[in-house]
This record gives sequence, structure tokens and C-alpha cells, in this order.
Amino acid sequence: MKIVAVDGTVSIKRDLDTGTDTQRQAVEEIIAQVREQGDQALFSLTKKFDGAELQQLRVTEQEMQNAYKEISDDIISAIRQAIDNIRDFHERQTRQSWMTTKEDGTILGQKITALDSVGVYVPGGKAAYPSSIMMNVIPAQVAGVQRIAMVSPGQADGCLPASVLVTASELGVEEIYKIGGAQAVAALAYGTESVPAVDKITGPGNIYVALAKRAVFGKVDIDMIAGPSEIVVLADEQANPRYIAADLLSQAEHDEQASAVLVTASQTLAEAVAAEVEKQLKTLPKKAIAEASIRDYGVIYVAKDLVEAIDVVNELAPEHLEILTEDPMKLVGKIRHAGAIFVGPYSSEPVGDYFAGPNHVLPTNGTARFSSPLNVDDFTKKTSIISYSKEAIEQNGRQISALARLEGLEAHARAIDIRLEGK
Ligand code: HSO
Ligand code: ZN
Repeated sequence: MKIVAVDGTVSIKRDLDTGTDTQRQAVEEIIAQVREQGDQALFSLTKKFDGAELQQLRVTEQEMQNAYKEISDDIISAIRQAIDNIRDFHERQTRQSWMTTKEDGTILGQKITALDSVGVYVPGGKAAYPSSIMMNVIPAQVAGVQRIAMVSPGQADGCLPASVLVTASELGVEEIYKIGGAQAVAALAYGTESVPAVDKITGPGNIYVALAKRAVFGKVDIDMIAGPSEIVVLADEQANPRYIAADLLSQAEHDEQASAVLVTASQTLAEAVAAEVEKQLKTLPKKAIAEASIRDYGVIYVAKDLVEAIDVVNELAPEHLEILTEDPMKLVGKIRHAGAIFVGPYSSEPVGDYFAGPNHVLPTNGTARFSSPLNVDDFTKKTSIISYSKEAIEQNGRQISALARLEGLEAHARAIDIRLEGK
């Protein structure tokens, strides 16, 4: 892993994959085909891209039950515990509608309403992470979304992995379609005979899914277009280099473009971590991916002191930050930009990826400067409530019509004036 001294500019930004013209055009065509031909397009595109000849789009009750035969009791209890923890955390995010009254009889308020329906995209094959299903579905459920549909591309036999079906079942999600890619996004956005349209689409996917989500935004809402995962570790000389190396590699194995970074003021720690990364890499099943990620996007920044190290972290605005210093909690207040902060030597990132409760869908590529983890608010919307009394309009009406005339909108002004005439 390269070790470099901080020299002003630091960044972990990678060029976001915005797709080629050919990919964009393919996505446009798929969306048009689904809008025109509905289910028929879904059957033929699923055959073309996933190689599966589906009899029906929706997963049956029988398939859900069969999936349980493949998953051990230990795994099921781990899934249940994770679900409990994630639900418990997200329940603390709920907001109440509110009303406020003034002495002149004015009542103002804000009503919170859950979205009616949400579609969760679950990638296929190896990237079908049960943990991501939990992270997308639970905040929607806690918000009160009545209809949650899931889509995921089937394997060549048309089936979905047992781990996906069991997780969905444990969450109480029953509306699951064996479709993926841009065609699944189009179906969720525009609806077909068998797949009713939803109001919002969330969840990760490949470049075709990302392009399709961008293309249907406006017809429906979307969550975000997430980039490859990132971890930044901020550590001092007392930190355990073996822990740090293991945590850096845990995110490097996600993707060749994942970024793993250590920021420290200790040259000794920097060297020890670099050596440990090399050592631990050797035995990893996903060695090739992790190695490429560490080679291209891995770096150890050596700062002159802890203050400069903290500046570097804020500049990077990482998706995940681990703090492994003498008194880590003391530094939390100084971190302005990070998707999630993992405090102390036992808060390894996978604790949060799977289990602790906070959402693992986090802002990447520096967007933690202005955005937040996926949360319950993402599945609700607000409506303003305005109730003016006769007394309030009489007291304020002239100011309102003056503002209307300032904008040259006479009909607006008269709508107020007519109420001031007292007739
Ligand atoms: N680290 C990923 C989430 C994840 N890790 C899923 C394992 N499975 C992005 O936060
Ligand atoms: Zn992860």
C-alpha cells in the first residue's frame, strides 16, 4: 500500500460511471419497450439478458417456503437479530406531524405521510446482499409504506437465491418479481399488467440499473446512485495494525474501485499497516479484487499531527470512517463530513454493514458533504397545513395583497382584498 505525506490536496473521488452512449441508448430502448409491451417485454428481455424462460413474473408462496430448506437455523437467527437491531435504530428516526396555533387563530402545521408504494431493487448473483434488502426495506416499513415490492434478476433457471427469499420473507415482503436490469426499473416506474407502478425505487444495481433509475427519476423518486464503497481509518500509534489492515481489506474486497485509506500522524503505524495489508491479502478468497482496489485506490496518508489528520478526513468526506485513537469519542465532534463514524477498536465496519442498526446505504464519493444515510425520511413526504382565521386575514391581508401587487399579480391581490371587504 502506498504511503504518502499529506501535501495539501487529498481526494478519494473516483469518476462516476455515467455509462457509454451505447449503454444509455440501450436503456432508453428497454424502457420504451416495457412501456409499450408491458409484461410481454419483461418475459422476452428476461430471456434475452438473464437466460431465463419464466412462466410467471412473481415469486410463489411455494418458492418462498422451499428457500427455508436451504438456510440453516443459525443463519435465520442471525438474520432475525439483525432485523431487530436495524428496526430498533430506524424507529428512533420517525417524525411526528405537528400543528402550531397563534393567538389570532392562525393554525399552521406539517403533516407527515408515508409514500404509498416503494420498489426495492436487489442485484442478482453474488451481489445479492441480504443485508442490503434489510437496509432498504426496514426504513420503508418503519415509515409506514403500505406496499413494498422487490425485484431481482433470477438465475438461469429463473429462481432467486434462497438467502434473498428468506430475508424477504423474514421482513414480511411478499411481492417479489424475478426481473432485473433496466426492464425491472422501467416496470416499477411505469407499471405493467403484473407489476403495478410504485412511487419510489431504491437499491443498488449495475450501470444499466443506475442509468434506468436516472432516466425514470421524475416519474418516480429514486434514492441515490451509489458509487463503490469507501473506508477511511483515522488512527494513532497505539492502534492495532492488524485490526486496521483487516478493516481496510473488508471494504477493498467489495469492488476493484473500492477505496481503502488510512490517515495517521504515525510513520511507524503507516509502515506496520502496509505490511499487514500485504500479509492478510495473501489468503483472501477475493484477493484479486482487493488487491486491485488497494493498488489503485488504496493509500496511507501520513499527516504532521492529529489536527492535520482530521482535516484530511473532512476533506475526504468518506462513506465510512473508523476512529482508532487513544480517545476516539473525543474526536467525533470534530468530524464534519462522513456517512457513518465507527468509534474505537471494536467497531469494525462490518458491525455496521450487517448488524448494529444504522443503515449501510451511505453517501459515497465525497457526497457525505451534503447528504445522509438512507433513512425513514426518505420514505415519507411532508404536506404543509395553513388555516387563517378572519382576525388573522384582517390583520395581515393588506401586507399580502401588497406583496401580490409587487409581483404584478392583481388576481392574487383581489383574492385577499375581497375578504377584507367584509361581505
Ligand atoms: N459496505 C457496504 C455494505 C455491505 N457490506 C453489504 C457487506 N454487505 C456499503 O456500505
Ligand atoms: Zn461492506
